Amino acid sequence: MLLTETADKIKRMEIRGAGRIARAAVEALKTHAVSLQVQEPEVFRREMMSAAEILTGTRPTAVSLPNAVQFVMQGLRTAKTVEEARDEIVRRADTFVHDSTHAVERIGEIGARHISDGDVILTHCNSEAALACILAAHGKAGKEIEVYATEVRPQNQGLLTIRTLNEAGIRTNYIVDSAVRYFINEIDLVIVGADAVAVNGAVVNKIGTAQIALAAHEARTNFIVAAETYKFAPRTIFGELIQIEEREAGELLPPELAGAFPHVRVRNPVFDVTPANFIDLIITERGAIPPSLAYLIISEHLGWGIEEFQKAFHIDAKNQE
Ligand code: RI2
Repeated sequence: MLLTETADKIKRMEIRGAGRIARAAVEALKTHAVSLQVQEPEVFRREMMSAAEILTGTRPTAVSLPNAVQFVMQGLRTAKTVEEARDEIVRRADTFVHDSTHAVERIGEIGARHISDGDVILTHCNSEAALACILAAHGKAGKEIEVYATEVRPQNQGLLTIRTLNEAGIRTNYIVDSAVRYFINEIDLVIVGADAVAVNGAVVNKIGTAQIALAAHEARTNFIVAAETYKFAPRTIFGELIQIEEREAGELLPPELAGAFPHVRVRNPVFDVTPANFIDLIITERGAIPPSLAYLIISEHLGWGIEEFQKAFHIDAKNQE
């Protein structure tokens, strides 16, 4: 797929889901690198940088997107010729797609162990990582489970979720987002995905997640997040906040009502922040961690330790002595 086509589909949410957009972006980088007809390494680098910028600019919240793009673009660091750079971009893009697919499977295996026979699970939005846990518990582990899936206004991603659950033959209840507290006492476990995990263990996910976490907290219901390590946000170490995407009013009001209420401003944030103290566990492909260990994932598995911090802030370690 062409770069602009992929960027456009991600923006319009035709391609959506934090993991899927990351994979689509690296595939687009790969295609772009292969199709670039340039001789000069510097020109190749510039072209790739602008492609990376276009892709990362499509949606601001899911950190999987810049993390994946950065992983692939690191291939330009050591390459001396266009050929070397191209090969490295292709190799890294393939590695990311392979590893991220494997990560989701691994999360499913680990997550399934946290689901007991007879559990009633609530999930919100459409997360392949969260669904991997539910599907593995039902399929491979053969546990008898029941699911409550929310509708997910305004884009109705819940429809995708109930389609998958139905195909798997899992008993499912489809509810409006606002019915969560009404049903919370029937739920044993909440499992959601993540678009970003901050260094303090707070999780950014589909709007409504924080309300669900609050209801679960009040009802003493376990709340688990399924998130690959590339959903952790390195720059939150430096105090950078995760930007919450706010989408257009047209997603809430039909076109015939556009401009009909001059005193009304439509607000449409599509993500919210669930504080770490509402989260029991984050399941990554490296294992399940308490949210308080988010720094460990960022430093050990994403390579963002003190050295990166110094580089980012131009701190010369010797000058500090
Ligand atoms: P996976 C989605 O965002 C949802 O918020 C979902 O929970 C999250 O990405 C993670 O999804 P959107 O693209 O990567 O629907 O687990 O706005 O599939």
